[in-house]
Amino acid sequence: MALRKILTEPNKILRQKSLPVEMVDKDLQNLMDDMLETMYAAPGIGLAAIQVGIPKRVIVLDIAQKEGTKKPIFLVNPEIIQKSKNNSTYEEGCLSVPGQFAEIDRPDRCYIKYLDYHGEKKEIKAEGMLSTCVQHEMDHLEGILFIDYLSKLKKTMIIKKLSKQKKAIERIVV
Ligand code: GNR
Ligand code: NI
Repeated sequence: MALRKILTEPNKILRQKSLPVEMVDKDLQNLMDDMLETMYAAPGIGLAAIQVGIPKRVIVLDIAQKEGTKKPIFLVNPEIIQKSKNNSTYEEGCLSVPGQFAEIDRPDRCYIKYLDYHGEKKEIKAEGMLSTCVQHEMDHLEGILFIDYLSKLKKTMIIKKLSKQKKAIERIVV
């Protein structure tokens, strides 16, 4: 297992649409293991493959509250089969948009079908925080980030800030 580098805005790769996985094999499991390790190290509660530069429809999640009770979920080729009309609001952050947070409205319940770590067909009902998180991750598969739901002004300000931070880091490295 290895840690992978998480891409941050602004980066065109994050805007790519990810492609369906054809087979859940050893290589894909290796990617999922790396993603989980990278997510825990960050730390974060979800990670999409595109955030580590791989445009495949793969997501890892763990919204377990307590430390030491890891409950990882692996979603390959996830599809929303139903979502509730009711929304809930959570303060969202994103490892690809570091240090920025905003309240986002999303359906508070959804049903997802997907392939698991072993390539088996599964379904889950996601509610509350899990529903928000699954939808946040599935947005990544379409090249969508939570800042896309904000006003144009807010979004522009955030991207400018991150762009400046990136340039500052580049200067230190050089
Ligand atoms: O770690 C994360 N926390 C989080 C909080 C609220 C809503 C969504 C998330 S996902 C985020 C990790 C991430 O960027 N996944 O793509
Ligand atoms: Ni994210």
